Amino acid sequence: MHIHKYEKLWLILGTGTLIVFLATVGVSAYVQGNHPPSSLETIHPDMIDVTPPFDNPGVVQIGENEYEVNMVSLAYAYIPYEISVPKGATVHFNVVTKDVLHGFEIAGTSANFMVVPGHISKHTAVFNQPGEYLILCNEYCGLGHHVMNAKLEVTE
Ligand SMILES: [Cu+2]
Repeated sequence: MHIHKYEKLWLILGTGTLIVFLATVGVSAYVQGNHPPSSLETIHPDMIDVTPPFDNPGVVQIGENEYEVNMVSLAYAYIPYEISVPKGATVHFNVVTKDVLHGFEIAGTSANFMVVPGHISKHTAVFNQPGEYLILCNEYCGLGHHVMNAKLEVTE
């Protein structure tokens, strides 16, 4: 069978790119141990109210300059509505949803992830600018989606 030289070149290029891509993914996953950044831990949506730490959501200090924020989202709110952390602290967010898919975005920062039913979404952030930050849902979750928000205060 005759294959035109440009077609042959294109096939070599395509196959080569695919091999490089798969090798990169394989090395990243199996050699470097990289995994998706969140949703590795699961939780049944009906058990959130009785499962620590989500039975008592809020901010917990876990180290000298390290905090954990445990948050429950539901249509159309976040519990708790207001949280406060000090400037420069390492903040680990653990967010779950009791009903449908929600988003968790801290406006003006790189904190932006989905909150998937049955999973614990995790994100770590450091806030170096004091002030008030808006937390909002960026996944359409129903009629009240546009009012779903919370407040993060970063103190001096
Ligand atoms: Cu929403």
